[in-house]
Amino acid sequence: MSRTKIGILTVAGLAIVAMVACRGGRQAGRPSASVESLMKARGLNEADVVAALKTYTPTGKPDEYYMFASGGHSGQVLVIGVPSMRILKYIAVFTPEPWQGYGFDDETKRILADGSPKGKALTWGDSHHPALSQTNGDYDGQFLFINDKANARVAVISLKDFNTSQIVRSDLIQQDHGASAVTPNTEYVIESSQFATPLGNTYAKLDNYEQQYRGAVIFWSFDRDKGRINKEKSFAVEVPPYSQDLASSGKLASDGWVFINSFNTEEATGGTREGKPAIESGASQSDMDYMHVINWRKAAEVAASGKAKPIKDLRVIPMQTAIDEGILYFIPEPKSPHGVDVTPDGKEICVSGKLDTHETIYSFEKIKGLIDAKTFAGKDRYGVPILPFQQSIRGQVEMGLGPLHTQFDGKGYGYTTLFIESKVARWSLSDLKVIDKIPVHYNVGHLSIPGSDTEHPDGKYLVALDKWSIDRFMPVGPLLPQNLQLIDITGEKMQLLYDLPIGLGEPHYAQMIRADLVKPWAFYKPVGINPVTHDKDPFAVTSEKEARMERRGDGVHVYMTAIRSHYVPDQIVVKQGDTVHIHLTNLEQTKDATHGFAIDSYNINLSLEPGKTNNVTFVADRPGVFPFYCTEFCSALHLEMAGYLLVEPKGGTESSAAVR
Ligand code: CUK
Ligand code: CUA
Repeated sequence: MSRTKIGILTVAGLAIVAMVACRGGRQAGRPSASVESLMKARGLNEADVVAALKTYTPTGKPDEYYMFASGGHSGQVLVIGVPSMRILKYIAVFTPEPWQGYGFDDETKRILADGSPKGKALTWGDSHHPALSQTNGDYDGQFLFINDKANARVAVISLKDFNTSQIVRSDLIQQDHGASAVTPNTEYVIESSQFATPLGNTYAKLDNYEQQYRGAVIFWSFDRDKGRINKEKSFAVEVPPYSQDLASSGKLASDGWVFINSFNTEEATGGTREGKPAIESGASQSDMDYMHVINWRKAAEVAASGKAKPIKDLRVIPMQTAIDEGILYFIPEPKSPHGVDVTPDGKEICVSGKLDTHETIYSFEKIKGLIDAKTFAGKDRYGVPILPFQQSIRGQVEMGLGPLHTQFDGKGYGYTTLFIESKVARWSLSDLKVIDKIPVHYNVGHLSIPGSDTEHPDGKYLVALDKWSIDRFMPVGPLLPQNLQLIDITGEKMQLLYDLPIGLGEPHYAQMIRADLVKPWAFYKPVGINPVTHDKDPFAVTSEKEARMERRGDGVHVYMTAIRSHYVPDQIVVKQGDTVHIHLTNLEQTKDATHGFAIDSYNINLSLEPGKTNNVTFVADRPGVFPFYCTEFCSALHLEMAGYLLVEPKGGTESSAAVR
């Protein structure tokens, strides 16, 4: 769009805003003839132009919020500016990503390997739920966590550089869903399994499901100073083989507790060929499943006291111990529930029943009273005490069809997605009544409001994460984009502002944070920073004079620098079979002066942001001549930023590993 057109549109918009503001006196703010003709030509109505004005963000102007959206099967996290809905970055997390050199250098290869099951390199992940770190129940802008549902991994992303710095995985569970959620001071990152398996993944027949299959809720201990999860300090709580679903941390009134909904308390495992019901119907027989109410502070004490038993690589509090110690309780929840969300004051827990038309609002005060008085309605088949349903709830909201997830705006309203209706409902927390519904397009799963899971939500925008987009965009074949829809929630009626097609799936949840709370580095400073430790890399060289090659016991070490527009050294000569360690430092201290480093046909591509040191190790197993070059258009002479790797065939006589 040309500058003049933007100008006209802006004028039009302002005029229309004025016009909308004083509906009675229309003549006051008529758009000019040229604006009217532009609107006509583009087929826009007033509402369209108002929506455009609320999202349009001129070049050079930053957004108000960062949105961190899961990238689903891509195993990545999308960073999106709100309200412009401009995509800023895909953070590589569970999947190799060439542009960022993720999974190509030694550091990020190690991160991916740490999160892989033994002997298996994973090349995809199913990222579901991002969780921003919190201090005193509010976002602190330091870290982001996200889970990989498919492979039971949890990742730590540093918001200093928007890079993944750690991935953890326990052999205890095979798959997760109730992750990630953090406790109010990010003491723990919570991950619970969805599909029950024998803990530690030993073999057991499905006939022995009730005896040998179990779920687990892992509490990953987070060391904020180190920016790392500490596996030794982490522990898990054994739970029945129900499908534990999402998790939500208590806060304020409910601080110290965590709430996890579940489904398939029927313990369906399929077996249609033997005449048993498919999991979908088998798991939908009962009218109630169980919300898990877990006292995590007590669990941490019990784990520290030595009552947890190691299974494979984690300490696990056995279910019976959790019952005896008052760690685990159940409350019935209707029917095949999905979302569980704690209100900002921590007093209530809202649960949606996928097959129920209600949202059930539990009162933590009542729950606590029942637990303290040991008023139980019974026990489940594993002996877990069940609190009486009616006495635990404050009430129910008649919501509509297929309620899934809820967010809060901090102004007294809850917002719940209705999957089957393809709508978002706004309802009042005080009288539990729906007061507005807005259609979304279509099949909405999660929704996101800035700070919804904190003590202070910032209810200005809502983003609906829609699974289907059917007729919203130009056709691109049978696999359609997902659709992220921005909704203004400041007015009496919710207003749809913008559609952002996401060409990779499937974004589940997103979290939004006010932009000024995140303070990322502009570049790595001083020169020679390791992107994972954020300390000086032991192999960094900080000037071209220090650049060199050395033959050592473990192979050839190349200490290399990059600066516009050359590498030093630019000729690397090794012998076939040599292990080559390249330690490459970008000497730049200028914003955006990123260099790349690719070696042809050796499957290597690094991203060297200014000041960063990257290490890459490979075996020069094929003789020949291999040009290397910079993959970022860094300067006018970028194409000249190149060099040669010469791999001399076995038995050759060239003097190798000399600095050229
Ligand atoms: S789940 Cu995707 S729509 Cu993994 Cu949070 Cu509900
Ligand atoms: Cu450095 Cu192109």
